[in-house]
Amino acid sequence: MASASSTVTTTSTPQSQSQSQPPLVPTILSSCHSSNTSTPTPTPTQTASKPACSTCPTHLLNSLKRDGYIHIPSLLDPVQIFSLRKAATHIVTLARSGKWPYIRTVPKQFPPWSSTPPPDSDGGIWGIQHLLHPDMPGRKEFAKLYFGNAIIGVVKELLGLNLYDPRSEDKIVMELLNLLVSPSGNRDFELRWHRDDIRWEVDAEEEKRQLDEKSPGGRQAHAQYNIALFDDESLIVVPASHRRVRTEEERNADPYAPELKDMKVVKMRAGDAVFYDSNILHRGVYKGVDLEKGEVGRMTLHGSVGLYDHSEERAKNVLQHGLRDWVDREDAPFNELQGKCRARAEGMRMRLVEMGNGEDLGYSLEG
Ligand SMILES: O=C(O)CCC(=O)C(=O)O
Repeated sequence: MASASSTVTTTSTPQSQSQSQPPLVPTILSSCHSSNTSTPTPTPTQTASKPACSTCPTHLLNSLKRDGYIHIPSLLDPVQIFSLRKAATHIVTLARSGKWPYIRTVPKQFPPWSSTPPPDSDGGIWGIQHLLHPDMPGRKEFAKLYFGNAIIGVVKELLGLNLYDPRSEDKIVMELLNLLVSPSGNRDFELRWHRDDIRWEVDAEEEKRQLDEKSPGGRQAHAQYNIALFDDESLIVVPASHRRVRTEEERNADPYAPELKDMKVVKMRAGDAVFYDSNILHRGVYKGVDLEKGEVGRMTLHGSVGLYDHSEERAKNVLQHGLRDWVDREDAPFNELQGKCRARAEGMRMRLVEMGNGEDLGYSLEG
């Protein structure tokens, strides 16, 4: 697994870092990719020097608060990319041919989506839902990534948890892992500008209230990310728009405006990750592929991990994607994982089960 600590960069000028900054992802937790599960878990003193301040915001969290997104090159190593591509390619083939019902269909942007893929000539699908579903072929591969140290280490930093205390993991909860793919039939497709859980039509006062409420002090109760399995330039963001109301220009812009002031196309190479505040102004622009020519296009994992805080608002955002139907099924436990990785996965899953015990919570956005 690539060591994220040596490779993290931000796409804008990073803030100065103190020499005493703790390493990005301490190795005190067993990796889901380790085949030797009998290896004892080293204690913090064996593997990491004591941090200067274990509760201070890290440079990653500071960057996210400032810019609303962080680009992390090479979060995945080539071996992980290879196995994930294999699992992803298989499920994409199934989903395009109607053999996996949890899909995002062109041209619908928000859930709920039909379980039948539109014909390729109409663009087919742009996403595959529920990579952690018990019926998902390749679930083990996706789960190893989702619950592995590379992602969970970054998530803990961004959620402000103590990296050196394994018990801080009791505060994280499983959320979503999906795959975003290129539309087919050479049909391009675009998402409109949006924030994930603040409606576009709200006035400035309400927008400010919700922004403050949903990320107090610039910190959200979940961490959201994209991880590219192939080079990908589909995501476009307006940096630093996650904590302020829209400008007049943004508010009055065409929902599909190809240009917004200061917008940035996030250019990812295979294996890169981008973590972003889900209320940053963003959109997706997808180039259609020609399947008959063997074009692959985009395969980008799209996931989130939450802070277990019993928030009904967050439960709505997560469960609107249909997790409630399977997360507590008899075969849902992550028995294919081993040791501490399995314990972490099961703890995170069970916390979601508990969150999902509420009433029907409806959908955040429509269209
Ligand atoms: O395609 C992307 O990377 C962004 C997807 C997105 O904005 C969404 O699912 O709401």
